[in-house]
Amino acid sequence: MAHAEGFIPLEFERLDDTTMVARARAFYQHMKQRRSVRDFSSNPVPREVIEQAVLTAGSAPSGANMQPWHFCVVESAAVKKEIRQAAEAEEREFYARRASEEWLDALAPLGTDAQKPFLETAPYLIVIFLKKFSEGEQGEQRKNYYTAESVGIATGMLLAALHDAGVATLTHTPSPMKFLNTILKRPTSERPYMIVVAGLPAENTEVPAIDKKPLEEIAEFF
Ligand code: IYR
Repeated sequence: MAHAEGFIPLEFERLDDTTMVARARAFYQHMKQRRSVRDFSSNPVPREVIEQAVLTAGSAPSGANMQPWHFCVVESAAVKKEIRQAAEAEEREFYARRASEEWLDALAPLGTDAQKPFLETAPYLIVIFLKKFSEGEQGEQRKNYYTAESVGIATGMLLAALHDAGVATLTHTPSPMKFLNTILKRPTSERPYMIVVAGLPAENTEVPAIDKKPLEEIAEFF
């Protein structure tokens, strides 16, 4: 069969209804086990797991397929230490001054504070940068579109891929995060979006007893 220039046939697995429902149920049961972990073990995780998860993230849809993301995977103890020190300085400001009473009240059930030991303990920090511009063929700047949406989707896929591979994660956003451009030598056209802390949970870690809203509360069908 002839194809339009630049197009290829779609590879698509057509499932019967029973299989569809079974898969959707199984995926939900699996994904709802993901919890944000704040106590990491320093035990290693194979680097290939991280590489494959980043590839999954990079397969996300993006505005005009500009793929407006960059992933800095930090394994070096020295770089992790620098990031921890800079992040804790911002967090001390946040908890002592910047955060409103309302915000601190909302965080109280999580028991967080300015101490971020996990930034050094976990084997990987995956720092995601959002690129407002991409480099064109001749090195010229090309504007990217829907960057926040695109990077958000990619980050969600990264979290899902890591969870599926048995890696615990924490989404961490010290604010402001500009120090990450300096430490990781990224251009100012890139905005630090999130730190995904990845590794294995420390033994006997506990997580907040929180629950998720039921379907009726988060969705309606028209
Ligand atoms: N960045 C701070 C505060 C914080 C904010 C939210 I919203 C959270 O869900 C969790 C923490 C910190 O990491 O402690």
